[in-house]
Amino acid sequence: MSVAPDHKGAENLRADIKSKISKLKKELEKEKSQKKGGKSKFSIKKTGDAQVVLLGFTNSGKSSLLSILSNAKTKISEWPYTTTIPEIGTIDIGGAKIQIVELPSLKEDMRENTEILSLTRTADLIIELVTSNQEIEKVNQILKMKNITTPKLIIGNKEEYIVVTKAEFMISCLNHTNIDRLKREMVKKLKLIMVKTKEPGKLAAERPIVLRNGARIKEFARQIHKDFIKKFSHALIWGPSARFQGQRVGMDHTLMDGDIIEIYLKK
Ligand SMILES: Nc1nc2c(ncn2[C@@H]2O[C@H](COP(=O)(O)OP(=O)(O)OP(=O)(O)O)[C@@H](O)[C@H]2O)c(=O)[nH]1
Ligand SMILES: [Mg+2]
Repeated sequence: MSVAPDHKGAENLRADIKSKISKLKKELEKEKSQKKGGKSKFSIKKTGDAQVVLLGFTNSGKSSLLSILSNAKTKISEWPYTTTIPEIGTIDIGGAKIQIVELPSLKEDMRENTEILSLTRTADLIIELVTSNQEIEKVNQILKMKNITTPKLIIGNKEEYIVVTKAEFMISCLNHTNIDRLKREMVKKLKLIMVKTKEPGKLAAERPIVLRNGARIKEFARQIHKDFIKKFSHALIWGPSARFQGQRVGMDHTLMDGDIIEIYLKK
């Protein structure tokens, strides 16, 4: 709604969006009011722009990382296998809403790992949180054995006293070292780009629209509303993808992170 044009010609579009919002709100309330039972605690519905899972062996610091990154209140303890069901948090990185799921720690007995690993197939990114090279080897072996090819980031934790040479980089949940770097790497690995819309003569909208690398105006328009594609006339672009500021472009123009877009609809 925040990006729909507010001139007379777009009245139907706005009414349509309004009724959709109210329908979605009702569905959300219904979902909330329904008792959870029945469904496995290991099947978690994706929300937001991307889903990231934290995977590793016990005590690598997954709950600690989840609590630093998100609003989730999880139990952190030196005792092994504290987390027994997936714990969910959400984080906003530069306007992208990312769902983070801590999976219960991997077990030595492979039979116990099937349920733990189920989300790793459909997630957009796996963060392997480890405290040794040996753990990296073991996790990778397990993922290979299960044919799981989801993109991953291999991160070493407890930087203040451990060095994991084969990790991409080290963090510390104790000292909060490299947490911002981790957030940046997540966005990069997830291939997310953030663009903003504006109306003629106004400043760009506060909230960005989140897209994947390589997205064109077409995908952008589709994300906002199906009518945008049907009624699309042209767009003006400011930012990294514009050859010059305010360039006039069509549906197939490829967008880049940081672009600002003004959409014009057919009369
Ligand atoms: N020194 C140090 N300790 C840490 C760090 N991160 C976590 N810990 C500690 O490591 C222990 C395990 O942390 P958790 O976050 O519970 O680990 P987990 O991976 O969730 O483990 P389980 O869910 O129990 O399998 C706790 O005592 C934490 O306080 C860190 O960066 N440095
Ligand atoms: Mg835990």
